[in-house]
Amino acid sequence: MGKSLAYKIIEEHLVSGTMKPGEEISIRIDYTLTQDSTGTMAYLQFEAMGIPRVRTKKSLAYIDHNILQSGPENADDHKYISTVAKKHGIYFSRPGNGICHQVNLERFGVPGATLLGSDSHTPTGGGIGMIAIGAGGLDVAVAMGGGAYYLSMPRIVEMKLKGELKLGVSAKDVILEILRMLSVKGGVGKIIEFTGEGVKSLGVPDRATITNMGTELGATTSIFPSDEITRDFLRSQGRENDFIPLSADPDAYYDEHLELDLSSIEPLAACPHMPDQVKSLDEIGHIKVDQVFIGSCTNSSYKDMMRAAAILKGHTVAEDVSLVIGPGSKQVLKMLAENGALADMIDAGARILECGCGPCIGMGQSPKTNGVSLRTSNRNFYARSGTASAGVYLVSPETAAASALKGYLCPASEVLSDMSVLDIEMPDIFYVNDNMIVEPAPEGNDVEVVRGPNIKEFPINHALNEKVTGEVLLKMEDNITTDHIMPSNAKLLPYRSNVPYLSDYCLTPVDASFPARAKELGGGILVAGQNYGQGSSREHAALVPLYLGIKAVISKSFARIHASNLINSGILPLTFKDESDYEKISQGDNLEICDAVRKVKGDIPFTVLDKTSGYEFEVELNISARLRGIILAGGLLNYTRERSGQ
Ligand code: MIC
Ligand code: SF4
Repeated sequence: MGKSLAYKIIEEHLVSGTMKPGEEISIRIDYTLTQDSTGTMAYLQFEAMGIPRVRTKKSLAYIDHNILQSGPENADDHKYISTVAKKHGIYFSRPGNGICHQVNLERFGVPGATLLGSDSHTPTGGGIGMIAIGAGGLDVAVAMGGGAYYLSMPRIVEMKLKGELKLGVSAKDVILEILRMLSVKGGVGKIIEFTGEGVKSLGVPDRATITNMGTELGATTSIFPSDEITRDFLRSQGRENDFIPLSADPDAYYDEHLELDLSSIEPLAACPHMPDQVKSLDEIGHIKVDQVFIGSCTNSSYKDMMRAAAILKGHTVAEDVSLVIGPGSKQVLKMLAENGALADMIDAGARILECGCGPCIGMGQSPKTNGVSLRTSNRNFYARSGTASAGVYLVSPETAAASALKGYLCPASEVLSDMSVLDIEMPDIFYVNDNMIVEPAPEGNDVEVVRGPNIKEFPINHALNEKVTGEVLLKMEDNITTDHIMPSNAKLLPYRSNVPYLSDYCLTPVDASFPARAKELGGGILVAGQNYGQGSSREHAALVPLYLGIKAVISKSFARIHASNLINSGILPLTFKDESDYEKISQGDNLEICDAVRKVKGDIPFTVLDKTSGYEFEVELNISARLRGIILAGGLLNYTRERSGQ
């Protein structure tokens, strides 16, 4: 039987392990990327590893998240990242150049290669046929040093696309439809591989919108073949030499098969506060809108912007709506400026933002109290916009632009008399000028790394104790996101290199008293439902709990990147063997794990005693022997040091 594309790329990069779903494998990483809000920590960790130059084909450091500079912290971090990059052989994308995933697709993505990024939306690269995976900063630091990336071999799922999208329906609606089918947990432990005739009707930026939001399914990554459309895209970027044709074998084996008819998809929206709360616009109705944001790494490509501009042209944004638009890259912005589309947007009343993440991560443009915000971004998690009472709906650029004009949620067909204006002709040649990419110094010895005063030490765990005890400081529901665990917004993102500062905000969207209680008791244990830690790759969601003394999290299940981050920090990620035991544990109970070392080694059953109720229950630690070693050592840095004899 033949092989899927994902299988072939992984096989070609395999360093260790057997490629059976669920088994631990490790793969060689060709490219890495970091962004600024996870990058400072990743580079501090890279420095701690003592490797002089990166050992990848190319590593890139982007500045795109922390570009709202309302104090010196962000600018200080930019300086740190630019100097550390120059010293260690990393290319530096200056602020203003654009969102990491958009720029990476345009300028650096290579079909068939592997990419590891310290951002959960790194799978955007799957739109150009890469195996692109999001990970915590420490894993990316190890990959920069030439180390393999370890993961559990995913199940490879075929998503066969047939038919073509109707005008007014776009890639965002496709991934929303898939989220409706599969939910935010539906992709866990899987790679979604797109095949079928329908693939041909989607351009590379459309494919990238879909793989970008594959992250919201919990998938390890998603991938499209590299075909003539990929070749055209690379040619238009002056990079045809990077093209190679890649696809699954005609008789490829897949662990699962799914099908989707593109022609059946209608305009959709994900309702507050989860990307899988998807309904058709008809079902939701004409709800009044206060704010519209068109941008983010999901929908800020040239085509997305041109479609929005085509709808806005000659009209005025509704009186009660604030429309903000953030083109994804300098390339996109310059092209819009030159062809007049930017003027159409400005004329309609749009507020133009610099190229970056912006409102997507609450960096400005928070909606009003109880406001309704339509966004083309990928996450509408509770409080992420910076306004906890606001309701964020995720929509396509077409729906966003049309609704901004009407003042209520509606599809493009309610505004346009001629839908063919959405049929955007793509330019043969895109504007290419990489002048905002700074090359590293040929030899870094003389480069001085500049550290701002906001860079504080990060916590490092100690080897696992024989006995692990602690109070259940918080008992949480299903689908707790990293935005709950370590909120990020304009006020907090500048402190990503200052864990003590962040600790006062840990888990506050769930319970404002948590940090004070954790500090008073010197730490404890967390209990949660399904899919704990979904969302971001931010390792701060593990480092800050570590700083607060959290020793273990017991949940019904974990999101992939967060589980790795917990292990890398030496925090036990335990799952209930019998989920009904979740009900038997109460917040405030005192838990005890005796003989922890033998339990982690797997020598004896992993039991936990609830000393308050006297109830004993079994948990599981479904991880490889290597990961058990990391927990025993008290995290990845200790483990690496132990093994290198430092
Ligand atoms: C996000 O979209 O949540 C972020 C901000 O890009 C994060 C990274 C971070 O927390 O810095 C992500 O997706 O990994
Ligand atoms: Fe930036 Fe938002 Fe994309 Fe995260 S999801 S990389 S914050 S644009």
